[in-house]
Amino acid sequence: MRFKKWNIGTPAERDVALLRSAGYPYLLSTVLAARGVTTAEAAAEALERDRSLSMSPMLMRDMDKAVARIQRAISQGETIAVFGDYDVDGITSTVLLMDYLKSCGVRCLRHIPRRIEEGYGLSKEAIQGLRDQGATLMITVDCGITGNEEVDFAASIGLDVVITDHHECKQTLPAAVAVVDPHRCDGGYPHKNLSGVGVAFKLASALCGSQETVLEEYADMVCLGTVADVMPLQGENRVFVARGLESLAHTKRPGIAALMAECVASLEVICWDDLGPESVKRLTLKDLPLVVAADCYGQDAFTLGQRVYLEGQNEA
Ligand SMILES: [Mn+2]
Repeated sequence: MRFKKWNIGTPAERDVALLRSAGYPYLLSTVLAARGVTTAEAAAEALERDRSLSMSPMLMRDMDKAVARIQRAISQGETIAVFGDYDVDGITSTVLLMDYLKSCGVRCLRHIPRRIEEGYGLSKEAIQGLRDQGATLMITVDCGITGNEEVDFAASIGLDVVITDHHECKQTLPAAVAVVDPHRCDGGYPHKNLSGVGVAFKLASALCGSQETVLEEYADMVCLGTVADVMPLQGENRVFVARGLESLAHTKRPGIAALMAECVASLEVICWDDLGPESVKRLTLKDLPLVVAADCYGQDAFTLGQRVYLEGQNEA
């Protein structure tokens, strides 16, 4: 496990004292100093809160191709399959994209592999299953960037593939209709640290034409996936998490409300004014394990994830 061992920083007392004298509370000063933020100016910069996203999703390599193919599928009434992953990032990615596509009137299928039986990533068997159910376009979320063979297989049975992923790329990309990944070495995207759901968000935003509209609806999803995948809280991720914490505090999703009522002692702490390491720690340590547990206990991660995220909402 990559994050099994906790490394507790020991900031210099004088750095903490300096930040405290600049008006920051003790806990925040300690955390900032432990991360190498030791001046009032650096602290202000680190804590700066952008509320809106300025970077266009169309800056992502191949986003134009992805949008064109998906729009064709929408206008021609094709069945679209979303291929996801079983962890929190993968489930929130799948839920976000499916829910968005459904709101566009798309007939949508999904596949989330079972961790034990199928393992991570694309598989020919699952792809065949989606084709058999009528899909002619498959969009991967949080996976697929190394699935060259599976993408060729999909093409051979009449299934076009759009890949969205945030994992490192191999030298040869899959021969998909579009490959959207911030890590592409031919200029994927200026902000490399997006989560899988961050990339799925960018795709939905490109389709919608307004990042703000999609963020308003799904900031909680993007926040959960970003935090659960331990993405650095920099750049756009800060916006996702800030806006997500705000929306989680007043969530209209009954599943999330129930989960939070069970896990978080006081919801008031998770709000815009409290964005800081402490809020995120509460979410990470108390909230997310229950969502992850859907997979750990061998249940269908998506079914439980979807219940948690969307139950009671958008019911036709
Ligand atoms: Mn991920």
